[in-house]
Amino acid sequence: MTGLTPFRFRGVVEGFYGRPWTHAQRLDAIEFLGAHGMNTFVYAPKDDPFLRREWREPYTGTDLARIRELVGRSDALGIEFVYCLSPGLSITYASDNDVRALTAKFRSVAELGVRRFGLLLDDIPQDLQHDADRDRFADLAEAHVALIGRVYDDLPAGAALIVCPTVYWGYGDEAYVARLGRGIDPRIDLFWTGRAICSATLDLFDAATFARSTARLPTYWDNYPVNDVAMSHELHVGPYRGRDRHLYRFASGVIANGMELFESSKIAFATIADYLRSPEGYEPEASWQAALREVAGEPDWDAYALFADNVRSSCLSAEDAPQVTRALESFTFRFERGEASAAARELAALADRLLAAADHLLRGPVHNTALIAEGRPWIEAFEIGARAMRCMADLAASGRLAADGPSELFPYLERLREARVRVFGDALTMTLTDLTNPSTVNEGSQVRAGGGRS
Ligand code: 14T
Repeated sequence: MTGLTPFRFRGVVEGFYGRPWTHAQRLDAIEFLGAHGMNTFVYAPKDDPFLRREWREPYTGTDLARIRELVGRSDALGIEFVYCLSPGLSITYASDNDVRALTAKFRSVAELGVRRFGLLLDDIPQDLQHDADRDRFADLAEAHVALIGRVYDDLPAGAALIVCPTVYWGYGDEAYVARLGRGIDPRIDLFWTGRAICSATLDLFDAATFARSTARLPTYWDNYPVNDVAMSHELHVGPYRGRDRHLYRFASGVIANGMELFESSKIAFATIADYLRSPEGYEPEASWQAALREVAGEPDWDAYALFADNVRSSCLSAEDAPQVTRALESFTFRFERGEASAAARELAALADRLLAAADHLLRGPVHNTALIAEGRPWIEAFEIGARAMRCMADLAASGRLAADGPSELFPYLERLREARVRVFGDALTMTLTDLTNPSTVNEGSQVRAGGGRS
């Protein structure tokens, strides 16, 4: 494997729901891919009207010039630019007009130099919607095989096509995907997100199942670090993990879906690039440290890392805030054993380090202002939590935790709840809940910490 790049596709997809990246951010993304040994940028912002809601609209003026510039920059850096359309919300598969509108739109983009295209059929009705479709096709799979064939035939010679099927996650041998696999040209690639929409692990067994049933290796559309839809309270700045080190033997590639928070996405992207470059030697934590240094910048990275360690929660990580969870467990344990002042000292020391980091990130001059601006809601909640911990320590040190705890700590708990962002996971809020509940505090011995998801 040495010297050989294990995955054919290594890249990023702008494929989330929410405000699309700006043109400048896309250019930056393409640079970033080049600098990190990746080779594919998939252009598929869900809420760009030209790609989905108004997929028939032709490009003109600035919009046209921007696509041209993205393609030009990609070419210059050896990045494959994949242009996607998602016609599934409003297309009539049996309509010649619709199919022609779709192929015409793809060809208009081919004129700008694009050679790779994506037909995204995710998140659309699973049943045929129009009489004309029900008359012509037995089911969605049959309609999709016909549509994909027409699109592929109509692309310029040598152009490549990748398709996201409507059933894009699961076991890999669902009837619909198997029918697509058997029905479409073997040169067409298929996206797959693995066992779930956001898969905790990607393993060889599922990849092999998909490959056997569809007659081609899956190209993973990996839904990390994306945090759209129901995940927007989580900031996904933790390292890539849970992907089998031999996945490259059974997959064409991995394309990582980004967050609307572009600058923050770079942290996960950098670790994904490391994995894709050398999946067998990839070490999440080491890669993460390097990514934090690069993205946050040398002067701020340790403060940002202290913060980031408390927002690890995602589909890839069951552990939210390892350091703080352990510290709260230790605090509770020692407090209950009657070592209140030692417990207080320990917690106060950690709280002060967190407070200094929060203060620097929120009020100090920082290197990557965009990164900090994107993370501000989470960093503010991080500061409130650190203050709560400092307050707990002070109450314990002065022997007032049981008596005054509830009234002094409650405002922190309320503010953390109101912030509506996930920081420290459950560990801190559960400890605070116990401490602010007089019936448990007065017992003196039922203060609990921790409460991760394990
Ligand atoms: F294309 C697919 F592979 C895919 O993942 N589609 C969307 C994607 O655009 C989105 O960013 C991602 C993460 O939320 O998941 C798919 O969208 C969803 C996710 C849901 F949880 C659509 C409906 C859901 F309920």
